[in-house]
Amino acid sequence: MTARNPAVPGFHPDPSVTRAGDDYYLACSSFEYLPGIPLFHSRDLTHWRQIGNAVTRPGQLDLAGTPTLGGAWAPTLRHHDGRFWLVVTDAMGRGSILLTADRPEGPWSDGVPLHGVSGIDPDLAWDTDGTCYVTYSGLQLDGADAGQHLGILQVRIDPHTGHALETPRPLWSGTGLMFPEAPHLYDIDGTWYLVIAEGGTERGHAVSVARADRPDGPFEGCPANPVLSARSTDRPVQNTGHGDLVRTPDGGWAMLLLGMRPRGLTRAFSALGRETFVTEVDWRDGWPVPRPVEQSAPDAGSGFVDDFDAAVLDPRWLSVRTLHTDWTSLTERPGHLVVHADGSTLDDPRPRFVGHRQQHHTAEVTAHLDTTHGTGGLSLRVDESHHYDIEAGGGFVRARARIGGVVQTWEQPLAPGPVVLRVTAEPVTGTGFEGLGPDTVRLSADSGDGFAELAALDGRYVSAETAASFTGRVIGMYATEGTVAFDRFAYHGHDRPAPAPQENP
Ligand code: 6LW
Repeated sequence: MTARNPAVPGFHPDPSVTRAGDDYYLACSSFEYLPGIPLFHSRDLTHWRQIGNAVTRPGQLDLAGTPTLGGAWAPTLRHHDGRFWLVVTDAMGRGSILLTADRPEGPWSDGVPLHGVSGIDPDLAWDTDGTCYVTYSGLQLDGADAGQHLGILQVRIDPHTGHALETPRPLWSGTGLMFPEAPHLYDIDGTWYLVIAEGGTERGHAVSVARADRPDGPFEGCPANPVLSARSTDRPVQNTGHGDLVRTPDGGWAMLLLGMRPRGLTRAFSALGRETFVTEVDWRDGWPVPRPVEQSAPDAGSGFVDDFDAAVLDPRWLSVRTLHTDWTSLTERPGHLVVHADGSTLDDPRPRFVGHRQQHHTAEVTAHLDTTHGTGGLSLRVDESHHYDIEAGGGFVRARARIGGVVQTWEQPLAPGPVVLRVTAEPVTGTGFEGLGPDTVRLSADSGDGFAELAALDGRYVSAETAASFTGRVIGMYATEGTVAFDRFAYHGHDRPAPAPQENP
């Protein structure tokens, strides 16, 4: 395998992988975004194409009032008995639920709640006699014990009803690092392996492993634990952990896991959030040893253009806590995405926003829109408290930055009608203190005379660490008043090194 890393760039954390014949499928967390739980297909573990989302209907997740960071956490995707199975925690919503589908692209079921599984990061495994085990992290999200961590737990369930068949039992919970989580349990040629994450999903993140003769233990930890971590190293890919193993048809092994690519002089800011990486796994003395995660040659340039000529939106498009199909139309004005506003702005929990993940360190997004009947624009969003926007309407073009409670706007007069808005992210060049942040975000508008820049902003305030978010940047179209028709959205990005600063002649 020649790893192409990131395997799935941009905000795609907590990957879980399964194989059906020669096909691999992957699912990731999606938090408060809908449609939820993106699903990918690959034949080689490194080139992944999105084939759908597991959550496409109201009621599968309870996101309407979910706090930022809540929602779909850490799915486990399995192919078993001719079907696809997905367990996930709807954090601060429905709790842990189990969905099934005949085909990986869906449709997926409404999901049965896993009664008796109080925690996060559920895994699903079957014994040879058909017994179904849910192994999970006992972090309590609500009730009197909220915040308490009960370690790794396991319970046998009836996967058809979701009912627990016994009282959960504590299992091996790592080497003592914080937040034992993301357990995955595998029967590998008669030995049961328990792979977990520990150390927290930040820079201390690590993968540890234990083995047992039975699925319920007792488990013996690997003497070399943690078997993978980038902590305290200068590796470009940090935070590596939350891994899921998969066997290749020729008997090799790989791990899909999350990682971050922090930037800036102190390597403190990750603009893109947690991404999905892949690494090969060797075996030593009966233990899996994942190789350190390498970043592959930088993506020289790729992109996505939508002219809104299709009958439905591509599965990659995301909205916040609501389904965009409820308030957008592709038929009202053919060849346009018409967004109906309801007065919400990007500061609100349910903005009328349809976005695309930023997947490269250098990125340019342009949107062609008509604001004759409303106000709308483009936003680079991490959450409702961290976003940079450029919008037109009401006789103005306006750039707006919101960082926590601080808001600043810049505006110029602009006649209503067609306009092109642009958001760019450019890595900071230079090795001195001017290079502390990861990038500069520029907001520009062109109403016919070329682009004019309204604001150039420090990208560190819209990075995962500043927002303390589990997500990443999503750049998208929005409307705040009336209706706004988008004719075209173009994303282009690359990861080539930034050119050295020019010397003054
Ligand atoms: C995920 C858990 C985690 O469920 O973050 O910090 C949660 N660790 O493994 C959301 O990604």
